[in-house]
Amino acid sequence: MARQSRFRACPLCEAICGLDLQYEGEELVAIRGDAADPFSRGHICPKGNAILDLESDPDRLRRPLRRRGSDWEEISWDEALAEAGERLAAAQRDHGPDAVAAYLGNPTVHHFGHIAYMPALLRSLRSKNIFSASSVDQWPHQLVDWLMYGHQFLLPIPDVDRTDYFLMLGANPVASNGSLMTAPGIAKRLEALAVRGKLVVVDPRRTETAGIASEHLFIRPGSDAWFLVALLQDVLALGAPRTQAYAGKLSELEEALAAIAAVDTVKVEALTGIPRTTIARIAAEFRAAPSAVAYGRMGVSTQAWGTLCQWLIQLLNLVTGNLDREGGSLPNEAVLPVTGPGTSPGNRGRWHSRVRGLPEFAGELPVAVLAEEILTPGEGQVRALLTCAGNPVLSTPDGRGLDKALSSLDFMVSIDIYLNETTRHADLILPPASPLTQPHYDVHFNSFAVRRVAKLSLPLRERDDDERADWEIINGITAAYAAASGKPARDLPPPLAMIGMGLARGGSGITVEQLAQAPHGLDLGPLRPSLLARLETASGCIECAPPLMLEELRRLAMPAAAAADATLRLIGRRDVRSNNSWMHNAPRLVKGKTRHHLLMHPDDLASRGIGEGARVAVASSVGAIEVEVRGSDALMPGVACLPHGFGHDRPGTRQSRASAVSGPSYNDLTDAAALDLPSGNAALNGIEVTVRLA
Ligand SMILES: Nc1nc2c(c(=O)[nH]1)N[C@H]1C(S)=C(S)[C@@H](COP(=O)(O)OP(=O)(O)OC[C@H]3O[C@@H](n4cnc5c(=O)[nH]c(N)nc54)[C@H](O)[C@@H]3O)O[C@H]1N2
Ligand SMILES: Nc1nc2c(c(=O)[nH]1)N[C@H]1C(S)=C(S)[C@@H](COP(=O)(O)OP(=O)(O)OC[C@H]3O[C@@H](n4cnc5c(=O)[nH]c(N)nc54)[C@H](O)[C@@H]3O)O[C@H]1N2
Ligand code: SF4
Ligand SMILES: [Mo]
Repeated sequence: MARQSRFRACPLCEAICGLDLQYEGEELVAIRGDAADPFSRGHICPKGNAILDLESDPDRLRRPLRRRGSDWEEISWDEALAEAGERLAAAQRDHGPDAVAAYLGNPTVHHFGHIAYMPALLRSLRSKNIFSASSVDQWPHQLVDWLMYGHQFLLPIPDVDRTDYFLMLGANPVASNGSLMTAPGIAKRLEALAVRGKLVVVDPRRTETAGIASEHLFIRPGSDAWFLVALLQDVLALGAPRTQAYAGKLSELEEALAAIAAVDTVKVEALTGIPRTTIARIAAEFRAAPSAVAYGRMGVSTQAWGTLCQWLIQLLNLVTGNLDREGGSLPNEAVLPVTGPGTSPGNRGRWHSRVRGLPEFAGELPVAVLAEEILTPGEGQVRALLTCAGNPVLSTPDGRGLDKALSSLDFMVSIDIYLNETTRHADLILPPASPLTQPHYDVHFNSFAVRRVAKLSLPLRERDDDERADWEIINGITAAYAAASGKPARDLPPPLAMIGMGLARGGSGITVEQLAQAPHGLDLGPLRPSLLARLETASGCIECAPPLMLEELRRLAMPAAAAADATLRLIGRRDVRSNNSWMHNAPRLVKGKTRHHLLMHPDDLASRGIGEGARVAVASSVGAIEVEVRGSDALMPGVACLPHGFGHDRPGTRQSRASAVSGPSYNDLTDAAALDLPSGNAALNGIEVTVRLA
């Protein structure tokens, strides 16, 4: 039978590579990178290929499941949606609006039928207990963008293809394929940069990205704010800030710079492990480069000083004149805009979590409080939970605690394709049909891209009659909930109509029809300066010295934070074959050697009398796990490194391949109390642990 190519964007990670999916009849037989995609130019990673496994996975759910004791029964869609709506409404009727919580996981953002339809359902719930994976990920970025530029998604992106100097902290795009920087085939882009200019990677591990960098600096986990303060001091010592381009658009820059200058950084080498002379050299190089950009991601966001780090990074780009400038960092002008009229700019502190009193951000509370909101009795206690494409039992801090909390809920409904560590607690599981049967537009990732691009993915095949699209499921719950609660119902139109409305709002003139005729996507050119014209702050200026950030800087300089320590610190790692917690049921991704082991420096193993390959007990203030350890001088002494997303050995799941994958969950060790304070984002990296022979 002849092979036919069908094209769409990969739904698995931020790189949104164009895929060439090859069919024989209606059977998917092979997947290649789409060589005609002007943005991804044929790039594909092992996960892209593993879509073959996802499509044929016998464990993948296709019809609604209802719990019956410890077992499950398949029920009809009508029955399932009605029951979901009715039981959510009942929980609120009995216990008030906040008794229903919702958690949106990472793939929510990768499916238009989730991301565009969930907000209406959440708004109609009117609960304060809305959570998402953003608070174990990128809240520090969103908070800083909101504080400084007036919109949580007015996010400057590194102009990786044109910059001459890239200072990268706490990111490993060669394994992760990039984050808040959509750049398919990032390794090639970074290699080209290292030839053209310089790539400096700052990371406690000599990562795959450090391996192709011009220079790698080991840094003590959690000490980046010190490095950045010292770096800014050294940059400013070389001359006045280069802020001519921002004239009239800067508010309180002097105040910010004076606060930074006032921090005593004499101990910076002891705190970070990086000599001051090296910091001074990086400062001089950064300032002298024709164009330069600083960028920090997971490693500097999911740590105790996450928001402070992101603020300092913005200031570094600003004072060197690289903000909103080609070759520096500049926001994308997406054709389906996530900023401007009709979008939510952000907000903070309109309400607080009931138990710990943490402030709301952008309409959500930090997921680190979810377990205590379920377990603590009283008015406003969470009794029912809706999860959508999330696995918080493995992905959020103190996963064991949340695991226990979920089992105490009155009702839980999960929109998910697997019966896994989280959804095993549900009463109802509603599995959407394959993304290959649905239209899709990457609302967020086109707007975080390093070029101005746009791509519409159309269904590649029909869904089966007894399957439902994700947007149909969410519309269905919304309608059933409205009927049961007596609230007004609002049925959103199908995806192509919604995408058309979004495009019209952007005003680029590009239409759904035009995009439909460009299956490989449109390339609209490189990034252009637009930030200054788009500021959404009340003052119309860049707010350089938000009081929250000045307060953080003061806290950093206090003796407790400014003391060097010798404790062993745990950090994470990603592997090209991983996707947070959920792709371990794909044979292609788990075959071969295991990847869940702990890494430690050989000297740290020797001083503990631990041999290569030994089984060790890792303990934190919260929990303990056992795992095999390997020695590696790619790790800084005093640092241990473990991937997250494992821990599939729990009973009651239906993932035959994943449950056979060994490896403990990193988040059995993380502490729900460990936060980046301004945002409430979880501090997952840099946690204190002990390691001894098991
Ligand atoms: N220690 C530590 N913890 C971390 C991180 C870390 O670096 N270290 N990283 C954090 C980050 S960046 C993130 S984003 C979070 C992720 O946290 P989560 O989003 O909670 O976790 P995932 O593993 O991405 O879970 C995805 C879920 O979506 C389901 N799913 C997959 N495809 C679909 C689909 O098409 N439709 C639906 N409805 N469901 C689907 C999967 O079965 C799975 O249940 O984890 C965070 N946790
Ligand atoms: N293969 C694969 N790709 C993925 C994912 C996946 O699970 N697997 N997840 C996707 C998701 S949801 C996201 S958000 C992105 C994340 O993508 P990235 O932001 O690139 O995240 P990581 O690969 O975790 O890289 C974080 C780096 O921070 C370092 N680090 C840890 N602590 C510190 C510290 O205190 N200071 C500094 N300077 N560095 C530190 C770690 O050693 C690590 O190299 O990846 C996405 N892509
Ligand atoms: S890099 Fe990301 S988008 Fe590209 S094929 Fe891999 S998982 Fe898909
Ligand atoms: Mo993430």
